[in-house]
Amino acid sequence: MLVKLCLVWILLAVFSSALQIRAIGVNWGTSASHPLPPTKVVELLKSNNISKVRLFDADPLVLRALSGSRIGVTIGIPNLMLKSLNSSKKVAQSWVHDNVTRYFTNGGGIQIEYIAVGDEPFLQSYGQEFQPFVLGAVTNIQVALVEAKLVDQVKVVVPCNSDAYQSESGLPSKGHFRPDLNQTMIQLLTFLSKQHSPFFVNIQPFLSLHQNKNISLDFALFKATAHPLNDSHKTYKNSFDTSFDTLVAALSQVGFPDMDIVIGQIGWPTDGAMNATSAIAQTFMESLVSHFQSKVGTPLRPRKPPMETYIFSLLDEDQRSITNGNFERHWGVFTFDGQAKYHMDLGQGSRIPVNAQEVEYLSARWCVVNNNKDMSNVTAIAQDTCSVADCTALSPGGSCFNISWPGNVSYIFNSYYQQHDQKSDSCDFGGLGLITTVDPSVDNCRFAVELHTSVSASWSRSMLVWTFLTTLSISMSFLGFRH
Ligand SMILES: *[C@@H]1O[C@H](CO)[C@@H](O)[C@H](O)[C@H]1NC(C)=O
Ligand SMILES: *[C@@H]1O[C@H](CO)[C@@H](O)[C@H](O)[C@H]1NC(C)=O
Ligand SMILES: *[C@@H]1O[C@H](CO)[C@@H](O)[C@H](O)[C@H]1NC(C)=O
Ligand SMILES: *[C@@H]1O[C@H](CO)[C@@H](O)[C@H](O)[C@H]1NC(C)=O
Ligand SMILES: *[C@@H]1O[C@H](CO)[C@@H](O)[C@H](O)[C@H]1NC(C)=O
Ligand SMILES: *[C@@H]1O[C@H](CO)[C@@H](O)[C@H](O)[C@H]1NC(C)=O
Ligand SMILES: *[C@@H]1O[C@H](CO)[C@@H](O)[C@H](O)[C@H]1NC(C)=O
Ligand SMILES: *[C@@H]1O[C@H](CO)[C@@H](O)[C@H](O)[C@H]1NC(C)=O
Ligand SMILES: *[C@@H]1O[C@H](CO)[C@@H](O)[C@H](O)[C@H]1NC(C)=O
Ligand SMILES: CC(=O)N[C@H]1CO[C@H](CO)[C@@H](O)[C@@H]1O
Repeated sequence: MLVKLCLVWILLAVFSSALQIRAIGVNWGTSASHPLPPTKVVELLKSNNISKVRLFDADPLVLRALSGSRIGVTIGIPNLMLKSLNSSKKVAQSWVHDNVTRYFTNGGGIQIEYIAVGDEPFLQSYGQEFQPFVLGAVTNIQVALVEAKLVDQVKVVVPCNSDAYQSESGLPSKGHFRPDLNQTMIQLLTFLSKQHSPFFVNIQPFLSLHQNKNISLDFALFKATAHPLNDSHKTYKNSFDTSFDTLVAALSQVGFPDMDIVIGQIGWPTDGAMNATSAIAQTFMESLVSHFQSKVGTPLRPRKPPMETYIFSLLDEDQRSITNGNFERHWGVFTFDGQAKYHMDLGQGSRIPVNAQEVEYLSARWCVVNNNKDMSNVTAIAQDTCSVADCTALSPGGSCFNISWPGNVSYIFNSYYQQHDQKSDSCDFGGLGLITTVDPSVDNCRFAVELHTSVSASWSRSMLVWTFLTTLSISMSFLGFRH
């Protein structure tokens, strides 16, 4: 009897802890000039017990690194492929064959759970660019999965931005889909519910705050002191619940009140804007995770929190588009090189996550402005360079906003130099650049040294001699400085 009870208890414990941990995944994007090698990223995921990952394409190197890892994978299909996937079953078949079936057969051992067709294809700012192709693409991919006998393992989903639904009064109970999307949504939801697939939605309270959507920082951060929003008999205490229930109401209005919901992206950036800091990000993430773990759900879905949540994002990406704002390159829970930015609860209580191990960097060299030269044109040169270099940390609220001139120019020169694998001619700037081995970082403003990637590796081998010569010349120019 005692043994039986123990067994039940152990099973329950294993089951519930598995549930708790399994519910949290991460988005792994690779829009970086020097991405952390996929094998290092997979080690990072494993050492932090992250058991689900969402990818934005089907990079064979990434998928190979994930094989045998038992990490649940969502593979994304870029928006630009939707048109051809809509018009041709053959294209869909070969996409599935190349990017899914292959990894199930011959011991590939990748646990592919979802195919995300498009990345926010209904985004309002895209207009009709992708919307007309989504349903056709979804259908053709589904048919290809049936033919490949993979429908039991892999579900097709369409990640939507929260701008797909709205409520004029701001009250969740009045939520509805955007009128221009209503019919498409009904068709999509009909498809999803037939396949028992969930609705993927990206909810970003930071964006609502940044776009001045009438919410306070406290409301976004789940603070008990936030002014609540009353919706008849229901009280909303945070921005997440408000947005989530607006979606629930929109789903109900078109006849899908019980649709499962997965949060495809949620997070908080740490640089490049006001209120984008590690401290605030930590508060947000801790509150979010404890909100899910408390299992209270939302006023419209009590005790039924989203079935899965994918944090946005795993790593910072210095090539992400900044049309929405300079914070876009700083969503990572980890910096570009896999170092944790703040404490977080990934199912084992709040603690500092485990960093990426044995990360290989380029040499400890930086490019700075040589202030012994005529600097009358330097600001114009620096501003031009920002169209290529990553200057996002210099914006108001950013980690390098208040470093003094010409430190900001050096920051820009260095970013360009690192992005170009520390090639000597990328620290020229009309003779104004100077290579140094002294780290110019100040306070929170980090002058990064980029990662050693296979591309930069072959280059640096061929430049060994050059390195020796410049080291010599750097030392000499430093001697010159002192005099
Ligand atoms: C991962 O899970 C294992 C087993 O549950 C645990 O021992 C370990 O501390 C966890 N690691 C982290 C970083 O949470
Ligand atoms: C989608 O594909 C179908 C089948 O090929 C085609 O009839 C339809 O015109 C396509 N839709 C658009 C918007 O091009
Ligand atoms: C598989 O996915 C990759 C990356 O997204 C893409 O470039 C490639 O075209 C896909 N293969 C096929 C046959 O569509
Ligand atoms: C917007 O803010 C005003 C007060 O500043 C408040 O009365 C109103 O209810 C808010 N609207 C929403 C949708 O939260
Ligand atoms: C969407 O369509 C449903 C069903 O046809 C209808 O009841 C609802 O009013 C429509 N909503 C909008 C916002 O157009
Ligand atoms: C919302 O309701 C609570 C009690 O349920 C009340 O204390 C609060 O003043 C109400 N807020 C507004 C803005 O009406
Ligand atoms: C600054 O720019 C102007 C116009 O392009 C140019 O004539 C001048 O020589 C530049 N000065 C220096 C020091 O490079
Ligand atoms: C500005 O610089 C001071 C030190 O001079 C530092 O304490 C402060 O955190 C900086 N502010 C920002 C936003 O980086
Ligand atoms: C650098 O900072 C100074 C003020 O300290 C500012 O005038 C200048 O525009 C900044 N330059 C760039 C390229 O951001
Ligand atoms: C806590 C915090 O940093 N709040 C700031 C958020 O950003 C606004 C400006 O957008 C500042 O006024 C707040 O102080």
